[in-house]
Amino acid sequence: MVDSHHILSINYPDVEMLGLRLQRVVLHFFTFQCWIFKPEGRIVDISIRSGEAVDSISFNYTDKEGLEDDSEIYGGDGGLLHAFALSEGENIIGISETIGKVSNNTVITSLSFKTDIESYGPFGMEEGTTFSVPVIKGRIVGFHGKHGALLDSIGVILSPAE
Ligand code: MMA
Repeated sequence: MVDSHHILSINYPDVEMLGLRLQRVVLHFFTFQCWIFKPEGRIVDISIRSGEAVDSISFNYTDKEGLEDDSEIYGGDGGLLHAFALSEGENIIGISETIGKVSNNTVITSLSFKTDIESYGPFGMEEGTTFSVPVIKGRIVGFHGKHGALLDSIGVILSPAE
């Protein structure tokens, strides 16, 4: 990312600035991790650990050969495990969440999913500000976000309606 020749060629105040900036980048990496999940096949089921907030999310999915596998677990191991299965042809068409503070961190305090057949959740405690991603056309085929020991954020990957 930064080659040492470059560092040597800049003067001392700049080095100090660069050091501070690097420190901030490193701190960011330690406090949360970005995650992205988009299977080649379909999402078979979604597992969520939650208590006062959403601790983690993980997925069972099919790959392009149709074989099932488990995703990584995005988040920590607190809370209780909840899971729901999506039937074949069932599309996730929206999510909603509440965002609030848990021990001074802004995290997802609750999360719900809407498919073209059913609603699942809320998982966690509905406290704080409500956000939702209503999908008018198309479907949600993947997710991304940030996590530490809890789920900090979640976003969706959309596919146009077929
Ligand atoms: C509760 C408890 C924990 C969980 C957090 C966040 C405050 O504690 O269920 O196990 O990690 O909520 O969801």
